[in-house]
Amino acid sequence: MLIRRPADIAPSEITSPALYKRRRDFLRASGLLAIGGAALLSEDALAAKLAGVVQGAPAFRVSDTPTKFKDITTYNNYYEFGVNKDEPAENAGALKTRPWTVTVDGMCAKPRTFAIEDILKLAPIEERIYRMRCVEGWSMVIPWDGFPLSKLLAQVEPLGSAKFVEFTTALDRKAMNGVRYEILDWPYREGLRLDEAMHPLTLLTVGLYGQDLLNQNGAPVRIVVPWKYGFKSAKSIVHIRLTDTMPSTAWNKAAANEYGFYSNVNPDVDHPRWSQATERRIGEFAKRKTLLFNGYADQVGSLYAGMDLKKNF
Ligand SMILES: Nc1nc2c(c(=O)[nH]1)N[C@H]1C(S)=C(S)[C@@H](COP(=O)(O)O)O[C@H]1N2
Ligand SMILES: [Mo]
Repeated sequence: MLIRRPADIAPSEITSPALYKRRRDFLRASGLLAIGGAALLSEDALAAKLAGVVQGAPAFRVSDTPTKFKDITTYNNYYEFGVNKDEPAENAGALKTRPWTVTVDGMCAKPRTFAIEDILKLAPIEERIYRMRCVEGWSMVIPWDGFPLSKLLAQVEPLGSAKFVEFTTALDRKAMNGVRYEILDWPYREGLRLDEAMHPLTLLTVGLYGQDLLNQNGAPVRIVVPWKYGFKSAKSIVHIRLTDTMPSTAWNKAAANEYGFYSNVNPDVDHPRWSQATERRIGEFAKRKTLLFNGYADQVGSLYAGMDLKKNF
């Protein structure tokens, strides 16, 4: 199999200002740009609009039919707002997402606190379709709006000694009705190895279906790591820290034998309580075979060359 290394992906494939401009023009013309009201459009209207939206880098596209907007925004995991899939859509509206800042610090030359407005200005938002899967054995195809997290990290100039990135997400005890229960060690934390975080597939994500993220999907800014199980993709991020030590993560603390640091999608590595060989795509009935690295093996396989993926699950 041809392993496509990050270095082989031309920068022009990652961010094309022309594509960006066309897409923004399209969105503006269709009245889709950053208006919450678009959530009220019918699925058909959303699909029609999406069909006209320029998609991003060919290397990252999947041709699969996107999951319905309604499913993406009502079938969620966001435990701060309840443990049931329908609770985040009901409860997450209580979180105020403006003003919002993200502090990026730790082992870097230029630590800085970014206002969300400055993050939005950092890079053109591209339209790409990613598959996103969750450890529960289900998956969705989500047209995320995002750009490589590496663009934000480059701003703070990581030191050569930095090896990992830790993400800490919002903890608002008033707005988040779920944090009364110590199900997880709040605030929710996640982590990536620095090379994973710098990979162009790791997206800082601000929207989906051509509009701003709804709170249940992690507004105003979350990451998307499409080759890993869903819980690695931390929502509503407030702090990103560069470190030389593997960060401890909320799910790993809760059950270390079930949720490893890597959590790469891998049909050959079972969760201790269930097989991970198949998944049900939301909106479909028959199960699908789960693909190694969620189908992105050509792009990310080289990150794990020589590693025992059964040990490093
Ligand atoms: N802060 C926070 N981020 C989180 C979670 C959470 O409970 N809290 N759940 C994770 C899990 S388990 C999944 S499957 C994905 C779900 O993202 P989605 O609802 O946008 O599909 O978010 C991840 N990010
Ligand atoms: Mo998940």
